[in-house]
Amino acid sequence: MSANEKLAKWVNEVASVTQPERVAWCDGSEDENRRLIEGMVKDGTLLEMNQSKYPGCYLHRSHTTDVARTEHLTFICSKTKDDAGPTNNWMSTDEAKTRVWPLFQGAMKGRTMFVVPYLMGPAGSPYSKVGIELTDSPYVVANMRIMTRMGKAALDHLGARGDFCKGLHSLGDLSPERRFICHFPEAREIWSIGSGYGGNALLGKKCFALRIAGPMGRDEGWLAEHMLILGLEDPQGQVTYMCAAFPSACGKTNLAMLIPPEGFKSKGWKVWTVGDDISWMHYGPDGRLYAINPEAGFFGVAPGTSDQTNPNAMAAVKKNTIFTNVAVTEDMCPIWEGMEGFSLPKVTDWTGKAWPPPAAHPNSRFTAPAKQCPSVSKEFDNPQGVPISAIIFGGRRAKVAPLVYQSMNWAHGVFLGATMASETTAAATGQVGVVRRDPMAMLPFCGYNMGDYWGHWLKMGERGGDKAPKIFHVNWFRRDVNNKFLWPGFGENLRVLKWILDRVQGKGSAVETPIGSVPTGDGIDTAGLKLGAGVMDQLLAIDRQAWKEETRGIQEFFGKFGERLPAAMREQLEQLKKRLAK
Ligand code: SAT
Ligand code: MN
Repeated sequence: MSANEKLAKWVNEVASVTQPERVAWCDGSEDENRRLIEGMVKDGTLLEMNQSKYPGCYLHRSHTTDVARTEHLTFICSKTKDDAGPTNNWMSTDEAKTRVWPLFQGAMKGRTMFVVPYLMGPAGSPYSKVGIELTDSPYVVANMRIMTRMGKAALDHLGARGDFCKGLHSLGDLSPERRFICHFPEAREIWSIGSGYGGNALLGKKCFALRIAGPMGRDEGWLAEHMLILGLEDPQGQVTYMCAAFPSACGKTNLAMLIPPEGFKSKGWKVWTVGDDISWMHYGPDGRLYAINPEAGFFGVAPGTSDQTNPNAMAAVKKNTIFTNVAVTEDMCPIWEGMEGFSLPKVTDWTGKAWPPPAAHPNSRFTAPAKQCPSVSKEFDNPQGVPISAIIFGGRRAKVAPLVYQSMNWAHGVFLGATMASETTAAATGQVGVVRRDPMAMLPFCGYNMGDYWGHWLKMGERGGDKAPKIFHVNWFRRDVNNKFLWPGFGENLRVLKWILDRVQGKGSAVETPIGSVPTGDGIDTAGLKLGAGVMDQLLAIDRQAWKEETRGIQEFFGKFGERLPAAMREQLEQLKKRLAK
């Protein structure tokens, strides 16, 4: 129980509608977690992994129709449709009340309703926020315990009078027909029913930390972004912090945990991980922009993660980790496509059967405590966060976008973010590999009109002036005429981060092009890297014709926003067109 009256009242109200058999207040303790896990192992919700090789690790197999975020069932229930904007599904609050609320009626009968207080952000941080999730899924509770500071830390922060984001979640009958994820930005409230998976159900993540926190940031003067946070340490031991936005399943976790290539590592280059998915950014007392990671764990994509691609993640998932929809070996160790030893003949797939590929679901995940990651930053719990020097936008583009370029100024940087595009991935239900505009990697996560969101970004830059971070764009995924990736990616991406650092420090060589500053041929340190002849030129090439087509796509996209498109964005597009025509 809590001394917070508003909380007690809301819990009672919800319980009288959902009618659970019992209500359990979660304190986040070891003891409570052990009891929950024992119960889930008993009823088959969790399977025990090999406890000598993976102590404290469990496997969950989700319903086969519930394996990713369902964006078409995700709604912003703002006062007006225009407040949600053209990129969101909108539902009126009245419709939500008549269409969605009745699904909660008696939904928790025979189940336990868990009251999960959670803190987004470090304890004692002026930037941290409290959420309360009411859920009938013990799997969700166990995940929230890893992903957030759950229980006592949150109630302490809340106090008797503090405010919180209300999140109501029920598995319902898990049917996609009766699945809705509704957000009420004005009331700072979330209703989610019919899914137990990831961002649909762990309400602290995309629902609160992005879709609700976004409008809060707009009102209060800060940014809630779909970004990793990393610290780049140079050989002198100086650490520079950067945030980077990429769409789901485009390598944020890998970049946040990057291990530099040999020649760099031995000189003392190092990457420290502050966050892999979400960044909340506020101006600090010294006028610089500071970022905190509101989360406490990683909900990372398993397939493709290996000792080769991300040794830090592999180390982080060795204990106390919940695996969801991965495959298992005969001795109950997790395994997936791309992981060492994968070709083992006897693998059980993510549905529990012999494996017709894929063995692991393409969106299978690990939920691991951030503190278990060998590269976790010493500043992870710093209540002030870390000062950000560079913001990086990135997409998955076979063509058009070069490996890296720098914006001319903040407004142009906002334009780069606003016009980002990327090929879709398995992180959301739907077609994979089609190019869609994904501004700031926030397309599925911006809880208000995206035109207003860009306006807020512009204002944030004005406020920062000279101290605002520099803005860049990267693309690790450019392909050659034979459709092969041109850039090796992973650890080698450090070379690009180093150029970005150089630029931030007023060094690093670049040429001015119509789209921004692109590294000169020797701008990026390629020592020890075996790139084919001409590959760097291809990676940095700007195809004017392709860019002219790009501006037509941007124009069409911007057209959707009508009056809500900031004039500065229209102006940026006109200037780009002029530069390309010259
Ligand atoms: O499923 S989540 O939204 O938590 C992860 C993602 O899509 O990035
Ligand atoms: Mn994400």
